[in-house]
Amino acid sequence: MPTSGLNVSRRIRRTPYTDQVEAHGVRGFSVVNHMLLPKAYQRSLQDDYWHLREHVQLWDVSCQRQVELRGKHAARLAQWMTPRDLRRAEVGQCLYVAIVDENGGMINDPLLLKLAEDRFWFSIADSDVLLWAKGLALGAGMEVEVSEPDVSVLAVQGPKAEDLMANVFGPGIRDVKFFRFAEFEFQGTRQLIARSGYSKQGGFEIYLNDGSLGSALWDTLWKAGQPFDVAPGCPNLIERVEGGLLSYGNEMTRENNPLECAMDDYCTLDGSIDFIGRTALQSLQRDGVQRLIRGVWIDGAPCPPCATPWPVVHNGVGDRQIGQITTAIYSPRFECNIGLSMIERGFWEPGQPVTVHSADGDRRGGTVTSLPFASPG
Ligand code: THG
Repeated sequence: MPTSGLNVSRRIRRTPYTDQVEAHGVRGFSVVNHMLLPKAYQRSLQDDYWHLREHVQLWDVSCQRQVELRGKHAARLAQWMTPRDLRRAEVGQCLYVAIVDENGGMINDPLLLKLAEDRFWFSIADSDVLLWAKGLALGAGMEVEVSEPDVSVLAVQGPKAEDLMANVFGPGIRDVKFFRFAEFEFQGTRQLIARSGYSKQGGFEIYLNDGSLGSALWDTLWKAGQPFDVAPGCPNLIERVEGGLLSYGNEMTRENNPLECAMDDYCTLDGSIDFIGRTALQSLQRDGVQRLIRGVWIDGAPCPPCATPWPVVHNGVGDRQIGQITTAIYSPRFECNIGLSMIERGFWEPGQPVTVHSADGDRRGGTVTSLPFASPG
């Protein structure tokens, strides 16, 4: 099966669901954490967007690999790796966290799942957190096992996700609260299921702990999903940008810190907890950050994809660059192009007019706005 020009080798890993994904007519992949991530199926991005908002989709997001910390010092290492206060985190809870380096630079923005007092999963975005964690544990002489378990996430997203999941896993699934998880039975095995996912349409993530069950899980959900108009899908660019969900490596890199990423609520900087990068983040907070993640309304006809960042320029004297669009897409709901950009201090107030130097020498007017995107009034 040709996978859209990409030469798949051992370094670019298939997932337990790739056979099904191909059988459903995937049209392209990205590579995240050295693993395939489906990017498109038969329908257009816009049709997939409307479908996601109305029905239910199965997403192969196995590339959200788990970095497991297990053992005597697991909790200590987890806290050392993130500015988010984990002291009151409960078993069964998911937490959106930043992982930062000694300068406060973003290394990743995973979900953290607390499985037990001495066992955690970082469910990671696209960077090699496993190596960072292993290096820290080794260097600090911690008694903790750092591994990437055989766990592959299948996301079930959309307003009909709960009904579909209840048909497969029983009514107990309805009691799982947002950002909580519990175990459910599947073909004689125990599987962890969370109410979470990389969309704002609601849904679940199944952390399948045995790759050999991948096809069975997909097929079971597919069959049960027929009355709900289930479709294969993937994180939808329009929906994600509208909702202000950030993508590591795109909206932010190690050059950015969590305060710029609007993750201040997830940083405890009062000195009550210790973690890598604390001093750096404390001084950044004291001085105030120099840029902040924002939305930008971009005028004109539907824009091309933003393959390389587009300069955002102040409409004043000269051509002062005050940001760069890192993701842009036409929103059919707002009937306007929308983009994400870090915007310099002094220019990030909603309503600020800007000029966007989009691809091919295009100059477009734009307006800064807060996230998530919302229609004026
Ligand atoms: N699920 C799991 N792992 C992941 C992602 C995921 N790893 C990579 C990537 N996504 C991490 N990034 C995000 C970004 C946003 C959210 C989840 C993961 C998210 N945000 C909610 C919001 O913005 O409404 C709520 C955040 C909160 O409660 O603070 O869900 O999707 N397993």
